[in-house]
Amino acid sequence: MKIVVLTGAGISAESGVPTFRGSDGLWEGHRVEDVASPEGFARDPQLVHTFYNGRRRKLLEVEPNPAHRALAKLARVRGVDLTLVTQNIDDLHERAGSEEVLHMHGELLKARCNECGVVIPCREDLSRASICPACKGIDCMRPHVVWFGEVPFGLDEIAAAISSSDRFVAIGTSGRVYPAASFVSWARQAGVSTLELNLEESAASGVFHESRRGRAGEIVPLWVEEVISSVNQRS
Ligand code: BV8
Repeated sequence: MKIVVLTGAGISAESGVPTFRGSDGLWEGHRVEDVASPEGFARDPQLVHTFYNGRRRKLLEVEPNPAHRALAKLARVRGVDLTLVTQNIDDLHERAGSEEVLHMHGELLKARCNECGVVIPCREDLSRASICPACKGIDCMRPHVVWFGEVPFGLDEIAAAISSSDRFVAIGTSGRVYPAASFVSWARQAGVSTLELNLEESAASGVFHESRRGRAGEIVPLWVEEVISSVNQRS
């Protein structure tokens, strides 16, 4: 059974990682365009570095939750071919044991040089004083994340995986950011069955064949056990 799973901030919420859209639409007190766009970075690079440095430090203090662990278990089930795509820039899927994670919006624990393009691991604060270890450039390092207006990673691979899958499942995403929010439509056009697991109704709930409500830490393990039972019955 080929399954494509797309996760969003909601799967990491119970780990203590804040989601993006609180009621005020601000992102930890900042306007999205000021901290998650190339224009915002050009305008005030230190504000953006401070924003990501704070999220990076917080990430190093939290742990994966049962939802991350359930998806890692699912990938190891005989008869299941899982493609795990995440909008999240945290490493909680990896720390839960997922080996192949497609970070379509990049990774908080990586940095990229604007001069030479090198991508390096990054667990420390970045600033304008950061020096590129490859080209020795200064004031050229940025978080290796996809900002608004930038092209997400892996879109061709994601489209191919969805069109050849049996199931598309979205977990913990509000369905408000594109092109990720279009994936369910791509799946439906390809005749793929679609399921949403989310705490509340999302902007895309109406597009899914089935939509279940609940906290990811509870409903994702239950769904994974369902898949395991159905795969075992077939074998
Ligand atoms: C692009 C990385 C061109 C950085 C992120 C007008 C109309 C339509 C589209 C656009 C438009 N104007 C501009 C656009 C395009 C734009 C866009 O979609 N804008 C939106 C705001 C309208 N998109 C882009 O710019 C993208 N690039 O389009 O390039 C292109 C494209 C293709 C081909 C060629 C060219 C780039 C977007 C990427 C931006 N970077 N993140 C960082 O993280 O700092 S976006 C970021 O926000 C996330 O990655 C994620 O994608 C998004 C947040 O969404 P969610 O993950 O869903 O989180 P959210 O908080 O919203 O929702 C959480 C959900 O979980 C909720 O539903 C909640 O109920 C649920 N939940 C909460 N707790 C739990 C739970 N569920 C279960 N259990 C719980 N415990």
